[in-house]
Amino acid sequence: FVDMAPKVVFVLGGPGAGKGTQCQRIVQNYGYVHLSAGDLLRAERQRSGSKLGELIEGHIRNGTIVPVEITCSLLETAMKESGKEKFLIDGFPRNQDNLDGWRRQLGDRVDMQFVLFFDCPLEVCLERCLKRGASGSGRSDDNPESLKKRFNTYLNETKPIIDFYAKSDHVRRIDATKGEEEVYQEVQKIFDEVAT
Ligand code: UP5
Ligand code: MG
Repeated sequence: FVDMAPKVVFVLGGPGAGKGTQCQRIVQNYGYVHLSAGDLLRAERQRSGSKLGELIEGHIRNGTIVPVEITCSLLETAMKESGKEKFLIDGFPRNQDNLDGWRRQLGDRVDMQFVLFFDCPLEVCLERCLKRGASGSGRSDDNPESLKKRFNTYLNETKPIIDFYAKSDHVRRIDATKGEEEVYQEVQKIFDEVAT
């Protein structure tokens, strides 16, 4: 990155909490670029040869986390290719390995603004993901077996990362149980404040 350090917001929350849905709306109003780590990994799974593709698919199906070097490189490439300087990084960092790797590869070259946390009970997350799976999402992890594993990983590995950022007051929490529109109103309050 040649000029100023790019600005980054980490977007976290349980599987199906609504991260992607809300990020799409933020993009329309606040000039951020949305980078979903999961979407980048799914694209890489399709694009790359069998070895890497299989590794990624194995992690996605099992709800486990892909080694950070892979994810971080995809994020860095996407950031550079965008030519932009404000990013919503959705679904990352998900564990301590992700956090350490991010710090090593990019940490001191970006300005992490805050963590946007979509707080949603896992029963609600489950319902949303099963509904999405039933309506043909094509996602290999929208099934009860994978979801159970995704929830375990979220509770054991990702939630502690959110708690870590909360200690330094870097977390903006949103009640993600309400309807899409109501949730977005909360989101807007935060971004309006940041923008001024
Ligand atoms: N929906 C959304 N908002 C709603 C609302 N307010 N009310 C009612 N319904 C709502 O939404 C999910 C569904 O709910 C949709 O059908 C939506 O219409 C509806 P979405 O916006 O997609 O939620 P999101 O939080 O983005 O859910 P997603 O399933 O994408 O979350 P995950 O965090 O589980 O998935 P992700 O793609 O980030 O990761 C998948 C896997 O990739 C991981 O399990 C892991 O194996 C791997 N991965 C890594 O290894 N490393 C990474 O860094 C990232 C991912
Ligand atoms: Mg998503």
